[in-house]
Amino acid sequence: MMKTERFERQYQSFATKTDQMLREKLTQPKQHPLIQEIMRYCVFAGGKRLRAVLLLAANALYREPSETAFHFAAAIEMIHTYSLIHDDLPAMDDDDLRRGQTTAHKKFGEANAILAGDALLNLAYEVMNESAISQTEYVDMQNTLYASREIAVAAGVNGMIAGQAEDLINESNPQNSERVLLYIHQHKTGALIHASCLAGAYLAGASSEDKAALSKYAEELGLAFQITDDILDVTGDSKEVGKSIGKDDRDNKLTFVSYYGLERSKELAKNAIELAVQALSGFGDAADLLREIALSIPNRQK
Ligand code: GRG
Repeated sequence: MMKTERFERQYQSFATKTDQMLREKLTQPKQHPLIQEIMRYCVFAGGKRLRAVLLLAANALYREPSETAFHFAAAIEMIHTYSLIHDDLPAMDDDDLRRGQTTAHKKFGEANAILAGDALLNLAYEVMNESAISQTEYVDMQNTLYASREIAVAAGVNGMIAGQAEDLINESNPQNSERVLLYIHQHKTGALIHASCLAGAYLAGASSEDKAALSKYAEELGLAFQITDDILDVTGDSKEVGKSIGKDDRDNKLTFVSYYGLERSKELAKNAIELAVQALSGFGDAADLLREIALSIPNRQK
């Protein structure tokens, strides 16, 4: 089998299994029917499941991903989807289109969209805690808690929320600098991508050395991913990308493209991908999926 074919199969298999777990967690009969409908509407709208697959691929460096890893994969996608619902609100990025469909607040009203986002965030921690409780070995429970803490920090006031706040503060600010650009990216997008890889490693009981290598991989991957996202906002097709295009420019957003221009941004993304791949050199063939994920980033269409 060709390497790319094997990669696509493996990626798809992890994404499908994550979807199965998400379906199970989002069909609980006691959940409020309207909020459940909105959560399902947003979660099953066709996301790439990148964060889930990264978590599972990092976990798979050591073993077949465990049931706990699939719980965590579903949880991280819930947190990611919550962040998109809230990001699209009128008070934040004010968007009508997400994952190729009408945004939650446009379809269900603002208050319900906020509640569905809050519900997804809380459900994520419920799912992670449940899987920690079900561990029989003390060391596994401890690793599960480390993994969940990693995600909490990345999603919280030191991570994604800090990035989002800084992004909003610096909108239309002519004094923008490279330092601000990197801060926003590393917190808003980078932190959760980083936590996905680290949580997968924690769940497998990875060594500090391995975690440091994965941390470097995730930083460079997150950077390449964000630069490509900014490029797609200029060169992408709205139908394919599934969200509004050209919005960063209209909103005077500080992006890699607005700061460095298109060509330099492409070079920076390429460089980050090389560094991400280099960071995996100690893992051998086991890291093929992580490697191929990095290499596939410039081909992203959505
Ligand atoms: C509201 C606390 C809070 C945070 C929002 C993630 C975020 C912070 C805002 C989204 C804005 C944005 C478009 C960031 C660029 C990178 C990014 C996160 C893109 C969306 O992720 P994908 O491409 O989406 O992985 P899918 O739909 O495939 O899951």
